[in-house]
Amino acid sequence: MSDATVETLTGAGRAAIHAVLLSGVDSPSILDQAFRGTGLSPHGTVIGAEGEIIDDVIVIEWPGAEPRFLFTLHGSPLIRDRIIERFTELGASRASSCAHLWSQDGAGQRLKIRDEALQALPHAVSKEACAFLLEQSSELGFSGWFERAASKGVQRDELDQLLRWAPIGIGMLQPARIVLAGPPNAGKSTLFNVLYGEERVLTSQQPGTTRDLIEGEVCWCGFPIQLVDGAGLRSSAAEVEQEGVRRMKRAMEEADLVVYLIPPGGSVALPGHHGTAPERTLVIHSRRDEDPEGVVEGLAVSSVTGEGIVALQQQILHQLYGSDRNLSGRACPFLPAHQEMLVHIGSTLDAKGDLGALLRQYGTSEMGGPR
Ligand SMILES: Nc1nc2c(ncn2[C@@H]2O[C@H](COP(=O)(O)OP(=O)(O)O)[C@@H](O)[C@H]2O)c(=O)[nH]1
Ligand SMILES: [Mg+2]
Repeated sequence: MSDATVETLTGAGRAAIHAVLLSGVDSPSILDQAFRGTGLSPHGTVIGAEGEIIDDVIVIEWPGAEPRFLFTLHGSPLIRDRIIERFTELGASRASSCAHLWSQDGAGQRLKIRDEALQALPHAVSKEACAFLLEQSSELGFSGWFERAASKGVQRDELDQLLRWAPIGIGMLQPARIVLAGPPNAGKSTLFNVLYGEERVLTSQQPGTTRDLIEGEVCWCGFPIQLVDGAGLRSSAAEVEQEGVRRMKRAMEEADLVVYLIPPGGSVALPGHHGTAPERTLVIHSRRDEDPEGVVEGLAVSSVTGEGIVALQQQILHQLYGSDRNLSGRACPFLPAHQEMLVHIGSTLDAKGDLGALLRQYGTSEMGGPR
C-alpha cells in the first residue's frame, strides 16, 4: 500500500462535473501511471490498466505541505467511481472525508454556518441570493458573527437586530407563498399570468373557470416568490368547484400573504374575513381600466394596461419584508434553524445561563442540514 489517498470532493448523484482529490507523497507516481496529458496543459485523460480512456479530465496541483492533485471530471457518478477505483488499483487508499480541507478557523474548528451558506448556494435562485450567501459565509456575515459570539459573547441589541432581519434572509432562499384570492371573475388568473410573465392559467368570463390550485415561482428584487391562483370564493357552486373553494381557503390560511382582489363594483371584504390575519392580507382593486375614475382606497391594478403592477410587486415585498430589505454588508441569519437558535440564545442570555456551552453545541451540530 502506498502513501496516497483518494477522496471525492463533490456530493452524490449526477452533476455538471465531479471532483476527486489524490494526495500524499506517492500521488505523483500514481499520476504518472494514470494520467496522459501534453506538456504543461492541465487537460488530459485518465487511463485504465489496458490503456483505455476512463475520462477526459482537468488536473491541477493544489499547493500544500504534501503533493495534492485535484481532478475535475465529467459529472457521471459511474465515471467518478471508476477513476477512484483506478487510483486505488494503483495503491491509493480511500479517505473517509474531505471535511478537513476547508471551513476551519485558525484553531481548526469547523465553521458550521459557513458550510451551511455554501451548501445553500447551488439552490439560490437569484444573483442577489448568491451574493448574500457568499457574504454570510464570510467573516463579515452571519458565520463571522457566530464565531465572534462564541469567543466574545453576545450583546442583546445585536441579537434583537439579527432576529428582525432573519425573515428577510430566510426569504432570500425560501419562497414566500402569495395567494391571489377574491370572488370569481375578479381577474385573479389574468393577474397571475401577468405576474408570472406568461399565459399559464386559463381565463374566461365564465365564473368557476379555475378550480385546482395553480402555482408558479417568480423572483422579484432577488426574492423568490411562489404565486398561487385558485378557485374564486363563492358558495353556490357545483361539487367540483366547492372542492376548489375548500382548497383555496386552505391555501389562504397557509399563505404568507393573501392578495385579495376586488373587481369594479365589488364589495370590500374585510381583511381577515376568510381566515387570513389582516397583517397577512393585501386588498387591491382589480380591472382598474374598466372603471378608471372610480374612487377606491388603496392600490388599483389593471392586468390589461399594466397600471399598478410594479407598485403591487413592491407592496407585496414591503408587506413581507418591510422597506429596509438591503442586506448587503450585514450579518443575517438565513435558515429557520438560525432563527430558533437566536431565540434560544436570547432566553439563555435572559436566564443568565451557560451561553458558551450553548454556542459550542450549535457550532458542532448540523443546524440546517442538507437542503
Ligand atoms: N378589462 C379587464 N379585464 C380583465 C382584467 N383582468 C381580468 N379581466 C377579464 O375578466 C374575466 C375574468 O378574469 P379571470 O382572470 O378569469 O378571473 P378569475 O375568475 O378571478 O380568475 C376575463 O374575461 C378576463 O379577460 C383587467 O385588468 N382588465
Ligand atoms: Mg381564475
